[in-house]
Amino acid sequence: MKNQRSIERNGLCSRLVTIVITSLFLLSLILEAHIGNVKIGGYFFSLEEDEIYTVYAEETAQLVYNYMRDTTYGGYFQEVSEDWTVVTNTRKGFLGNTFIARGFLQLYERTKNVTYLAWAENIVSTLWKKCWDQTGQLGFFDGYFQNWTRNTNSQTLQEQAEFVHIALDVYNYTSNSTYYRWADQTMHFIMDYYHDHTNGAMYRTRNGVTGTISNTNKQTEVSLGAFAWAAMKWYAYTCNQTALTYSQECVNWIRNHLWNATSSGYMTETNSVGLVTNKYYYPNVEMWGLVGMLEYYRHTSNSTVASWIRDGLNHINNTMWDRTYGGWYRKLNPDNSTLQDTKTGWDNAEQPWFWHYVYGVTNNISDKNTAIRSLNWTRDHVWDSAHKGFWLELTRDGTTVIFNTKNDWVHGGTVVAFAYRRIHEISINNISLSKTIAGQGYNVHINVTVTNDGDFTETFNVASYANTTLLQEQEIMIPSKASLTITFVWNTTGCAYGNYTISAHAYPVPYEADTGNNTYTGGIIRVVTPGDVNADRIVNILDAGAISAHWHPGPPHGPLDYDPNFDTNCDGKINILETSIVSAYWTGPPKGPLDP
Ligand SMILES: [Ca+2]
Ligand SMILES: [Ca+2]
Ligand SMILES: [Ca+2]
Repeated sequence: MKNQRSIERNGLCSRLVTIVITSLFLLSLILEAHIGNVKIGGYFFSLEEDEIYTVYAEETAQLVYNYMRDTTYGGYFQEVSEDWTVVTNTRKGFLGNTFIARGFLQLYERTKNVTYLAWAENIVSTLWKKCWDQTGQLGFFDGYFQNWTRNTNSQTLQEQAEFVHIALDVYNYTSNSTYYRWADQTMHFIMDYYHDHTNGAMYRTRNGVTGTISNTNKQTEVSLGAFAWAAMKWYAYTCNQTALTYSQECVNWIRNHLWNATSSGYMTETNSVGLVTNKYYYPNVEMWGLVGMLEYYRHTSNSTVASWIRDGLNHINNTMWDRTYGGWYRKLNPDNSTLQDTKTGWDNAEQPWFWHYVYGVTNNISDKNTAIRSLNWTRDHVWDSAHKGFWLELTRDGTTVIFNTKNDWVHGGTVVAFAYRRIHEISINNISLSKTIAGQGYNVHINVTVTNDGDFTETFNVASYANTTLLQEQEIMIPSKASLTITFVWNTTGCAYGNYTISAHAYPVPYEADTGNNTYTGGIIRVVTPGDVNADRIVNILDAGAISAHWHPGPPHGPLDYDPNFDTNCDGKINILETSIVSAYWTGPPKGPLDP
């Protein structure tokens, strides 16, 4: 039910994209199959690796819940000690709380453990109650002191946008419309108050007291990417044209003003008219511009934007990754020379998530390869194996810890990174039969319900069987998180009388781990002499009587009403045609002319 509803909701805007993404996907299938054949298996998660990462994510989530949660005022503290036992900063970071919620939501998506969903719901409710300005004029304040006393200094667009994400995700999983309403209100607030009506695109920061724009700059991460990401996600629910237009402005802004053609990367920030005010490169900033572009591309299939995205991906992958020691640099000069070479928890926690997200849109194997490379480096160097969780900052080679406290958004990001893996998973959930007694030579409809619980649109074959005999195969395509019921028409001409067990099988898709649910056995069909509607192997007065009892639609209407088993010729009626079949096959004496 829920799957069906979300398809309807997303369907309007996503249909075109599905077609394009499906074609990309088919290409990648060919590529994956080829690579699989030559056994370059190291590029893909094995099942064991998946399980290890889920364990890491669950461990981290539990630690965050146990030691960072503020049981007095709600939400999560900004920072705790290396061993998690001492709260070292009791402030409340709005963004950190949204990141933790995203981590819990991601973990729920992977495990379906409703505990994580409840934890995320709690954060969303707390942020709404403690930080949203109930007049609707000022948006979300950043939390500040432990008791959520408001920081009225500045309110970034990124904070507002992050809330839209987590509220929409919680709504998607719970169907509780309150969360949708909150996301909706926030998005309208953003569009009303952060848009630059003169030059286009979105401003960075508003003043929490006066409500005026306090920083008119436009930043890749804070205003442009974060907005387009949230706005396009909301657009998928609403088809709101303003969200689409403003997102496009942001995407164009990133390309037109922040692209550095000399060093081939997206710089960080411009002023309101597009003059670059921060020319440095940061992996966790540049990636957010691309996240916005990717979400825009996902819903528009704009091929120009696709090429802009690839330019930025190449920059992050070729230049921001440390080819000597691995890991992501913190900051580069505009000529790509290294400015800060230490490795931080947040850059390194966000990149694996980012690259998996990229791969989910592009289906490009090299993007998945980058995700796994960065996830492995993070696990091997930033992961605190003694106390669990991530360190805040390390030396370039990843061997020495510089800052060892545990911080809210790094750990939200850690959970996201470790829980985030995209899977292929199809299954058959049901078979329903149009009838269980079929006169030989007549049709039976076999309805098979197939579900795609994975993260990709899948195209595959489904086969139907009577006992071990293959009846038919059909090729179908199902979007991610959707179900489809397909019908096989079995013509029983030439089938021996007797019982047939009906089953269906969905051929596994590449990299599908759970294939045990791809086969479903769904009932028995008895093939009988036509007219033997009660299946007692004799065609006689009892069959004729049963037919009249089910006479449909009449008049006169049979007292036992329509039953497909008595509608031998499958025309939706039980009438004189059935009785003439009974006469033709009458067992006798006297035998009917067609009695076998
Ligand atoms: Ca399966
Ligand atoms: Ca009979
Ligand atoms: Ca009929």
